[in-house]
Amino acid sequence: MLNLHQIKEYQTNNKMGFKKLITSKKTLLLFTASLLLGTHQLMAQSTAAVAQGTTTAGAPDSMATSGMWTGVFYYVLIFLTACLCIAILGKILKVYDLTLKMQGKKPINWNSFMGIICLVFLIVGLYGAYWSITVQGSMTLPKSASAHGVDIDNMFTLTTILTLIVFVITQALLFGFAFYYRSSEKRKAYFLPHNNTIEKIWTIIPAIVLTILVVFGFFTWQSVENSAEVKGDLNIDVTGHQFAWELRYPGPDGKLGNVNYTLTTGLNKLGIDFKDPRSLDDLQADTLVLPVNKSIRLNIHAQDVIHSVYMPHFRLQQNAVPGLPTFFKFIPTLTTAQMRAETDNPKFEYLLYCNKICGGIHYNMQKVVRVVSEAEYQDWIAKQKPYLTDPLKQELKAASTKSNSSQLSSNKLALNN
Ligand SMILES: [Cu+2]
Repeated sequence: MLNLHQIKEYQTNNKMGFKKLITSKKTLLLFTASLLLGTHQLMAQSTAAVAQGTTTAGAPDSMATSGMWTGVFYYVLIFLTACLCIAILGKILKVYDLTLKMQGKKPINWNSFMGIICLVFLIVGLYGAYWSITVQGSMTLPKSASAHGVDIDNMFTLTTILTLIVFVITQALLFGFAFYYRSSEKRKAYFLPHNNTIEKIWTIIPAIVLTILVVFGFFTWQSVENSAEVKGDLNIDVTGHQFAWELRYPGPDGKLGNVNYTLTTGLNKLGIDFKDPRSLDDLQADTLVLPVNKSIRLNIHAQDVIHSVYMPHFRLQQNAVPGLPTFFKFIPTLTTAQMRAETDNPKFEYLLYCNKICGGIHYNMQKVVRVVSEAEYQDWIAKQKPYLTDPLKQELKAASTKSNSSQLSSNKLALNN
């Protein structure tokens, strides 16, 4: 039996506890973190939905934005309500326990209670994982639109299956053991300070599995990097700058001319070296149009900070580093029209994103990628404008005259007029 003094002391402690919870820095921190996480998650979801052009197709932007903000508050509120419910439930149980003690009855067995909670947590958690895989799993990318993407997808599937098996086994053991071996007066805990056999098992098995995955990944990446044939590549320059992508296609000669960043001006924004005759017919384009089943080589450049060429439907990502040109070779296998039929979405577009947070307007670095038949590609490329525009010709001419007069050199530009 508890005496009056003990009850009073308990009540005071409880009041103090609640006050502490409200003023606690940790609670405040948790609240802020959940708010930030919620905002971040929803903004990411909204961007993805808009980029996919699927879920919000036809819906005005303002509607999507207002939906997003209702969403943040909605989820924060749900989280706070859940916390409050759990806190109230805990208090009710405490009071119930106290009443039992006062009445001289057997109090709540908290060890069994916590053990059962572990079991409930295991079942609810595993169901949550199952729900996440079945419902959200279908929201992942559609089938790969590039030849090498199939290997990447296979690797991803294998890793997912292996981690899923490990996840289910470890979670079942963790919470199952916590329930089964919950504290009881009937048995004494076995003290196990160290066991070499167990240490060996849980070190060697994961080491073998991880080695297999890493080696598999290494060979897949090597085959991706060496997959496309060297001959017959369609070379396209992709240059990132804050905050857009510039595209350069080769003209009728099929070759791209040299680039020198010191030649960059307002008109010659890529710093194309027009002394190189291969540059003269180079074309500029707004959309990244690719002929299907052709080996493409993207030459990747950056002019200011690190950007990243990211084309998820093709399982393609490569950083764009200033001063360090990189490239990525791949073969697109599905045309935009085929993918529209595949995804059952007549508005579907492949996209090229920047996958580095490169500054304030980073989200602007998005370009439509269109995969078309060879005939459609030839038709499209014939309509593209050359980089060497009339104003640029004049600028280069003026610069050439200036350098000629000052240096008296025959450093003429390879220009026709
Ligand atoms: Cu960027």
